[in-house]
Amino acid sequence: MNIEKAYELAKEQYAAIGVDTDKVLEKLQNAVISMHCWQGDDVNGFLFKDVALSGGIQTTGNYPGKANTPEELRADIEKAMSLIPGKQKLNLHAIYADTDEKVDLDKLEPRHFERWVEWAKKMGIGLDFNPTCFSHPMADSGFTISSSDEKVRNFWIEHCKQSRKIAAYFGKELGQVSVTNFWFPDGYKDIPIDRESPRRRMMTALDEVFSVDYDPKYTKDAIESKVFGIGAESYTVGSNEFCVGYAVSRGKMCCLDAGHFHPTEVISDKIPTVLLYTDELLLHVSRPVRWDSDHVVIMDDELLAIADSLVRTNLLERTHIGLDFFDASINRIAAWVIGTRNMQKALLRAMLQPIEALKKIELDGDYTSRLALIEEYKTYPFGAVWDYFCQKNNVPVGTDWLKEVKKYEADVLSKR
Ligand code: RNT
Ligand code: ZN
Repeated sequence: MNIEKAYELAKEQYAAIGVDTDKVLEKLQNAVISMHCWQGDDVNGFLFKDVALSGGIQTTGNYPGKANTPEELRADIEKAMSLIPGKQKLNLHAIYADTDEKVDLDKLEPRHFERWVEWAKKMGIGLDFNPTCFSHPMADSGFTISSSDEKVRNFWIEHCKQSRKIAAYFGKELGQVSVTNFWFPDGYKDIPIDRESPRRRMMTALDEVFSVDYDPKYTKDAIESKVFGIGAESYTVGSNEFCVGYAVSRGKMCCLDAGHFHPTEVISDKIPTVLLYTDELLLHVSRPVRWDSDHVVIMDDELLAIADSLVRTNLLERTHIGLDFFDASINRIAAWVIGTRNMQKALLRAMLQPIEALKKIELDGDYTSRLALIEEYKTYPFGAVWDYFCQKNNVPVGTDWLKEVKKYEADVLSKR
């Protein structure tokens, strides 16, 4: 197939509706997607052996070949990144520390992540970070930073403080901001008497965590809300109102996870709304299937709507796009490639719309044309532009990447 030829034809068709595909590809080239390390080993990490995943999140499946060491995980991520066009960074969780020392979460230091930084330098990518406030005996009560037990609370406050220190170190070493995302599973299985005190404790604890100033060039903080988790069905401390209120009043970012709201609520509508009140935003692009199941991101209506929200009102520059899914039932590298490429495809599709013209039609009240045009544009040759983008980036076009994943599975994963 002649990719250039198909691109030239597509370019003409888009030019006829006022869209410059070359400019669009430049824009797409600069859209950074933060890939989450935890897809590679089912959210296990390397710090502790044989701990069960807790906090109400779950991986299901036992597809062979998961990464067991930092070296294996890095090799897998390199493989995945070699099959994805555009720019990526890597999103690390604290439990992925790469160290020979025996160290607990509250004592983690930048030095425990030196090998990650060296690798990121070699790869020319940035790193994001997350304290891991789950899968740990200190989280067994179902509460972490909002616990009524001072010892427990302080342990998590320390862990969160150390996490910001590590992120600031990433930012400084790698010359690009490292976003630190705070998610706490805290909540009650059954109906609480007091809905205020845990939230007040979380608020005070976070204020303590953020009492240390870091240069926003190096690290910025986000807090992630959730509606419920398994084991915390009746009450979640870090609800949406809690997190939006906290972020707005403290100059922090919200993290909107696509799986953390009621089933008919969508983050595509929340993105432009939250950004009216905060400078920047973090996304956890995920796919909830009936619950916060964290399925691999596909090109479904909500993903397209998320991309539309980011592109149509110029919110890309103020948004950090992170992915958050973990599927252990399929090849884990394929999962990364599918999800990340889909996020990029959705952005590309959004960018290929004549946005200014459509906005004018809307303001003129011509809703007939708005609907008619948007529906027609859906069959415009966006695939030709995507293929050309992949080729330009020297990554496999179309389904070719799958062969490489299969080969890697036979050569490397099957031998683990
Ligand atoms: C859990 C949150 C959180 C985690 C990761 C591993 O529901 O979405 O972001 O998935 O931190
Ligand atoms: Zn998330």
